[in-house]
Amino acid sequence: MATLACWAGRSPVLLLVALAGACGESFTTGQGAGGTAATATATGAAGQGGSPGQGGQGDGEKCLNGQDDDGDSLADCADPQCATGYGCASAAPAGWEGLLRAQAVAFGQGPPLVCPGGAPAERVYFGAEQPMSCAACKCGTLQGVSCSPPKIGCWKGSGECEGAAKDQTGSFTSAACVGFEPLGPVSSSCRITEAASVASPGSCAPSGGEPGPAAPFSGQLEICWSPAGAGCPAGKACVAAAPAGLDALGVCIRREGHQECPEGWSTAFAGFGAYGDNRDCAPCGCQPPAVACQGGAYTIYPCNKECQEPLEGSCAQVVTVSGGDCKNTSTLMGPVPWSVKATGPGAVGADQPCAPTGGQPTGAVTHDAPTTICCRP
Ligand SMILES: [Ca+2]
Ligand SMILES: [Ca+2]
Repeated sequence: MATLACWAGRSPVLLLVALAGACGESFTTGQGAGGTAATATATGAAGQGGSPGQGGQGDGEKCLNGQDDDGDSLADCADPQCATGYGCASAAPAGWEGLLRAQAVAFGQGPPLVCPGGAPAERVYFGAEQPMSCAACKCGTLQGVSCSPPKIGCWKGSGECEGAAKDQTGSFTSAACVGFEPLGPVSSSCRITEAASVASPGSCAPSGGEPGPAAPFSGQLEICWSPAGAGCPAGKACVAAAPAGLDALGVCIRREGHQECPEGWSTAFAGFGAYGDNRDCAPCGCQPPAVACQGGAYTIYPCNKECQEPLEGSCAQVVTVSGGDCKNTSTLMGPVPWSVKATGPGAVGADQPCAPTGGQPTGAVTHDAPTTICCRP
């Protein structure tokens, strides 16, 4: 029958629990006793409005209380005293709550509407969610790459790197230049025993990944209760004229769940009284590039402890130990003081960028308290 002209989107910050009984007050200015607002329920269903005993014209007929108040046998809308400001509208069909006045606005628009009588309007959310977007993840420059030096072993008693070596890596790298006393009349040799390695692959500072605006619904209804009186033809109810802002949708009815609207109630909203929205963006990260450490050497200076090129003609040549070759150091280390300077390995690939990770949309909108609102002119 009636079509669902407005259809809600799919399914946790619970933003709204319906303001039960919010609209239980009369629109009009009569002197009748106020209705009692219902208590909010856990599901957020709206409370029934107050008994429609209000509305009236001075001390005579009260126009929404369902009875003749002034003894002229004319109740509510049938009484000429109610000719202004009241009218007959389609009554709520069986099984439906009403009547209601409602205003449809874009989601998140403004504070809750205040119903006539001063209570805040109930909200029902409808329409599809806006897709979540995340700002692109970016990475800063690579920082903190470091290499461990190649390991060097030296042999005392062998000029050909035979036998058991002593690892000198720590000793030789303990300062920019390390000086030593002569070993004496003994053969010696040194060789790189293990290539340089990556001590730290470095890291890049990530940025980005901020979530963009993404409304969980396209629209929301602001709903006020409208008491219904008597004095109208069958199927009709006496209601106060719609207040400003609540007149566009005519009169409305409501039912829990998503239902087909009764015939004639052709403006349909399949909405929700409450929802949760835990959508977010996955945190950004940075995958550092593949870095390799290459090279690294130890230069041995004879005749001084200061890593100086020897001046005396009797001194041996400086020897650089790198790669895997065994270097005989007998004439450098044996007869004279000597010194060692370590040259660090180089990091290859450290000029490459980090690869950003993350930034994907996560989470979902969840929907609670499904409610159908149907309106007609
Ligand atoms: Ca009355
Ligand atoms: Ca009357």
